[in-house]
Amino acid sequence: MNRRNWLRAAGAATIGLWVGACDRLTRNPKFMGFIGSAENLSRQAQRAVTNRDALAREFPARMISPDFRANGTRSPTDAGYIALRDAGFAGYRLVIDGLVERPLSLSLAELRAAPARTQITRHDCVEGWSSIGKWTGARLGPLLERAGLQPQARYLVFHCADTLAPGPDGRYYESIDLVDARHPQTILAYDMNDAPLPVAHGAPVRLRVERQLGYKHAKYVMRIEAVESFAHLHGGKGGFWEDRGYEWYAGI
Ligand SMILES: Nc1nc2c(c(=O)[nH]1)N[C@H]1C(S)=C(S)[C@@H](COP(=O)(O)O)O[C@H]1N2
Ligand SMILES: [Mo]
Repeated sequence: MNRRNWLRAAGAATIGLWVGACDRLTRNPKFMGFIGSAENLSRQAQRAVTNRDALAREFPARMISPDFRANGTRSPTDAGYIALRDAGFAGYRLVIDGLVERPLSLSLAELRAAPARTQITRHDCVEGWSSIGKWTGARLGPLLERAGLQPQARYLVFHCADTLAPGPDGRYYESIDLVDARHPQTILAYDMNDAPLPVAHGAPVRLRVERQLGYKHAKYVMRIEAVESFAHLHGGKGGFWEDRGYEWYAGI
């Protein structure tokens, strides 16, 4: 078994058994604390034995999926987004703020002028499907250098334009740590398969964070906030799906 499969098997053995057997326990806060610490443990274990700077596999052009699936929000109905979209995203600004020395507000032209990378990678959704696509975007690392992270900054929160669930916390959002933020394949993609990113896939800008599962790849990114903790945001778990039970660390 390779290391990743071993980790997966070990994780399944510790968490899977318990969850399967004791459904009622999930309503017990003490038990959920235990599961939370198990998740932390497996994250630390993965960190210890896998090189998080390693590149995700890249594919030849002939393997690009002819029909890359779209998932979650495919066309935001939020008024602010519709106004931007109908103006061809001319008024779009990507804001980078929070715990930074020099907050940025970048137009699409400015983003396209920033150090970029193109990569053909496989997107894996927890729902059990994968698609291969070609992405071009601004590398996040150099943008963070430009903004200058303050020493307390530990995570980046991606605030999106779309509302996926009714209610005050229905806005999509995600977060990643600084290891993923500075990874060379982590980009703010504005092109997909050599054309401007379609609305269904997150126009005008979406995150590609290739060592993570699909739900971490925030679409319709409006603002990137550097934070010390995401406990005060929405449900406090660092992401729309995390607030609904998914693991925060979705490394692959
Ligand atoms: N803003 C936003 N980002 C999102 C989602 C969403 O609903 N809204 N869905 C996530 C999920 S679960 C997946 S699998 C991918 C899907 O990206 P795609 O539509 O380009 O396939 O986007 C992720 N990012
Ligand atoms: Mo997904």
